[in-house]
Amino acid sequence: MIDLYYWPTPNGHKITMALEELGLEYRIQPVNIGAGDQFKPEFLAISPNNRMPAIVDNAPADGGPPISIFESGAILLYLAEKTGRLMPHDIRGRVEVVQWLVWQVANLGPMAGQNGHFNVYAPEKVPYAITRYTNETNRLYGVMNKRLSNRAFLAKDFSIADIASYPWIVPHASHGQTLDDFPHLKRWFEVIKARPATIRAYEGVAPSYSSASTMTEEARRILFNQTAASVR
Ligand SMILES: N[C@@H](CCC(=O)N[C@@H](CS)C(=O)NCC(=O)O)C(=O)O
Repeated sequence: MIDLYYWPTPNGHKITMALEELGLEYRIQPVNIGAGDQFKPEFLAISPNNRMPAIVDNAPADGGPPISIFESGAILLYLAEKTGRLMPHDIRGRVEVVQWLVWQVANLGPMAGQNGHFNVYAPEKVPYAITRYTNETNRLYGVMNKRLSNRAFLAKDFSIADIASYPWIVPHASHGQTLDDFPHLKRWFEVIKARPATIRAYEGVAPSYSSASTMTEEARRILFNQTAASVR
């Protein structure tokens, strides 16, 4: 059994998508990030960066004590390795997947995240920041679109690289993007959206947690005023 520390955000959806794809048994430990659960000492012990998702695998392959993992990319790699799925076994295939996975966590996630912050959540409209992150998101969509122009998925077959990127394309409208400008990305998006595991992650799991995720004043204070003192 895997414990998944989760809230229904793009990074959270990556892991429910993967667990559903892999058919692994898991139970959700909600981390209400708008209420500050990410700063609880027991969560920080698992995820020192005070971000979800994180997992604890209570039955690791080596038969030893539970393994805890933070960072969505590390979790996806761990799950692929545990099951031998969603990741090719040959060195060239693995490199393809790893580089697109790292591309997502180092580029698409952070840039689209800042895009969402300045387009949707920031209390003041900062034109420079909005333009900067909307353009950067647009560029990254272009990179994906080009990559997908001559292949079905980011690597050869559907993999954890696709799972990592999909949830960050879902909010395309609020990030100031239109998928009609990116036909190959749009085709890929529709294919992944229709996968049964994606539907279970978004329509089965997420709604039980979404209602409390409304951005209240208290949630803004918790989420957008963090300093080193927050994790002391
Ligand atoms: N690089 C991290 C990012 C995780 C992340 O930013 N999670 C957000 C929600 S999408 C979070 O937990 N935020 C809580 C906070 O800002 O305190 C990953 O890929 O797992």
